[in-house]
Amino acid sequence: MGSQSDWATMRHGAETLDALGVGYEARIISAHRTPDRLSAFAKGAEAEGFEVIVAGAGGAAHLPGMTAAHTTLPVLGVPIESAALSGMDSLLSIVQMPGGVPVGTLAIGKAGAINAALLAAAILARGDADLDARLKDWRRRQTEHVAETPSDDAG
Ligand code: RP5
Repeated sequence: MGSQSDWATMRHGAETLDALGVGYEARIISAHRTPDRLSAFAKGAEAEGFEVIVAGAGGAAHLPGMTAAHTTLPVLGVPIESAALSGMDSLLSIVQMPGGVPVGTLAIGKAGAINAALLAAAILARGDADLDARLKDWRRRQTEHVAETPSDDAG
């Protein structure tokens, strides 16, 4: 993620990976404030053993795109909900990549962080039958927790 301030959003993705038993590292890498850290990480990520990169950033959100510029690993972008423009700036910064350098862009905010984790797990599950079973189980339990009728007491 681009900043410590992004962790409040990205931690939901981390929690989802924890629930699925997917290993990860959470790092702060800013495209603008730590450009050398970004290029070193993105260029070396594949050799380090990473298989998917989830990049969350807000505002002028260049982290996912610049990461994708340096690697052919799948890069999933999470637009952080910004104070100034409610994350529309983040979304448009991340989603409008030029043809040839893909970033899989998720929803703004918490939903995007959770879905990036689920999508990363789905990618990894193509080569990991145990993870595929855990992912299917996660989705099954989610379905089971949807009530058929609304409750006045539910949040
Ligand atoms: C972006 O600027 C970060 O991804 C963050 O969403 C936003 C604001 O960062 P801080 O000023 O809170 O560090 O680079």
